[in-house]
Amino acid sequence: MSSNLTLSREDIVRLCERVEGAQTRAYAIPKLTDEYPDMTIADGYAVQSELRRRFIAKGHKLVGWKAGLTSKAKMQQMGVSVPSIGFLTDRMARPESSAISTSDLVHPRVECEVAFVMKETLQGPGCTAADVLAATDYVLPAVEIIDSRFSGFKFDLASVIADNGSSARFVGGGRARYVEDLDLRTLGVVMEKNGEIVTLGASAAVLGHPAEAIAMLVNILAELGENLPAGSFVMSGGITEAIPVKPGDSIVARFQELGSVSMRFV
Ligand code: OOG
Ligand code: MG
Repeated sequence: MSSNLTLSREDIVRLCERVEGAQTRAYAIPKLTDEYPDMTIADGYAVQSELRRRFIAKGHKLVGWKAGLTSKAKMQQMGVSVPSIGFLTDRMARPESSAISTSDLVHPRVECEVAFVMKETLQGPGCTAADVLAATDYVLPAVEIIDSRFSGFKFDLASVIADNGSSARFVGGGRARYVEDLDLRTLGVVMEKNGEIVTLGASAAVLGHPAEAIAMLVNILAELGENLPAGSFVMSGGITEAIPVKPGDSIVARFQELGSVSMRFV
C-alpha cells in the first residue's frame, strides 16, 4: 500500500493526532480530504496504522479487525462503494446486555454483523472464503457501535479509513456456532430499537457471504504487511444500514440460529 502514498510522514502524524484527539475526546472534525483533497486509500491506511501503533504503545491490546462497507445498504447509506477495514482493541469491547455510555461518543449508530473467531492464522494475498471457513473456530452475532468522527457522519473512503472505519465499540453475544452447522449465507437478522423493528436483512447482503468479507480483509491486511492471527475476533460488516442511537435507547439484534445481542445506551 505504500505505492500510492501522497502524504509526507509529518502529514501522516499530524492527521493521526487530529483523528486521535477527536476519537478520545469525542468531537467532530471536518473530513480529512477537505484539507488534503488528493489523499488516497493508501494514505488513509497509513494514518490508521499510525493510530494503531499509538494505541498499542499506550497499552491497548489488538483483539481483532472489522470489515466495513461490505453491504449495499451500507454503501448506499454512506455513499462509498469500496469496502474497508479497521482494527479492534480491548478498549472498544463492551459486555452483552450492558449500559453503553454515549457521553464519550460523537453520534453513535448501531449495526448487526456476523463475527468470526479464528483458530488458525490467515495470510493473504489470495485468501478465499473457503480458506476463511477452514480457519474459523466459530461464529457469533455482534452489534458494532460505529461513530464517525467526521461532521454530519459524512466522509469519503480515504477519510473513513484514516478514522479506523468509524470503529468505536462492539458487543459480541448470542450463541457461538460452528460454521459447518449453519448456512452462513442465508441467516436472517432483525434489529429492534425500543421494542420496534427498525431494520432487517440477511447475511448474503455482505458480499454474497460474510466469509467473503473476511477474505477481503485478509487480503487488505497483506497489503499492509499484516496477517490475521489465530484467536482474532473479526466482524464482517453491517448487514443493514446503521441506526442512530441516543441515551435511553435499547437495542436488540435477533439473529436466526445465533441468538440475540442486546444493549442499552445511557
Ligand atoms: C464506516 C464503517 C462501516 C460497516 O459495518 O459497514 C462499517 C461507516 O459507515 O461509518 O463498520
Ligand atoms: Mg461495522
